Amino acid sequence: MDFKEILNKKKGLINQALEKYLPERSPYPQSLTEAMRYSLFAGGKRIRPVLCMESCRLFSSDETDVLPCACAMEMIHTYSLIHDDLPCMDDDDFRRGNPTCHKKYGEALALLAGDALLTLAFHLLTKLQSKNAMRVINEVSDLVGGGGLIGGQVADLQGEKEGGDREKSLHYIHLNKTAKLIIASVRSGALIGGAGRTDVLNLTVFAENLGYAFQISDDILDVTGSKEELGKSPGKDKEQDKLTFPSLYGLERSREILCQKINAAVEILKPYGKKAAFLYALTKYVGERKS
Ligand code: GRG
Repeated sequence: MDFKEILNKKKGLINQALEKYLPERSPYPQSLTEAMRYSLFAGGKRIRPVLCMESCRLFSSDETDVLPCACAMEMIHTYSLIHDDLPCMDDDDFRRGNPTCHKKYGEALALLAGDALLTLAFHLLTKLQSKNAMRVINEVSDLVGGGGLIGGQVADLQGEKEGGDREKSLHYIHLNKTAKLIIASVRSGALIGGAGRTDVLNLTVFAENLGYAFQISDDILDVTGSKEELGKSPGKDKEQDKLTFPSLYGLERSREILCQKINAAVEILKPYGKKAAFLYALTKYVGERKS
């Protein structure tokens, strides 16, 4: 099987589990379920849940806890995209080639669908059986809270208007807005798998490099990609005068930094050998992705 086939198989598993945790008929108001499912099943690449599962698989083959945790990561990711697309934030009409959640369901329901996905994610995490369950919940809440994902989003919104040390701001934004959820996915998977201290630390450095790489490639694609490839309008960063790698360093230097981050990430995987073969391929894919 090649990389894409294995990725699709893993995505299939995740989609099945997401169906179980958020079925068409849920106890929520029907309109809320619909809006949540609209974004959750809109064709995302499922990178974060796959990273969570694969990080666990380095240490254990037991999937009892990692699948719900992987789904929680995708729910947090989807909530952040729904909120980011709102008119009060990035104001986007399209995501993954379809109208954004608020364009389809209105702003109030989109906001609440995001809230409910975030809440459901933590509900899933409370069901973890792992001895590291409380640690996972503690870490994930830190990594996606005010000192992580949300803090990064705030800096991103303010970065458009404020001066200051642009390089420092750019690194703060990318680390928090993008890398921290990737770090959360990798660390929680590793902790559920029973990884020891050194492995958790190594994989954190792996995830940080991958997270940066992911955002740098996103910044580059916003300059070079087409609407068809991206499923959203390119050129928005420039339009909104966003602080990005290409805006600060230019395209060529950004591509070099992307390459350095990918190389640093795969280097960390080498000692894990065959068990990390898929993570290795996934990391390379992030460096070359077109969407
Ligand atoms: C609203 C708290 C809050 C945070 C928003 C998600 C986000 C932070 C901003 C969206 C824009 C952006 C560039 C985010 C960085 C992460 C990123 C590149 C998201 C897109 O992830 P993919 O490509 O998306 O994995 P799919 O559609 O494949 O799931």
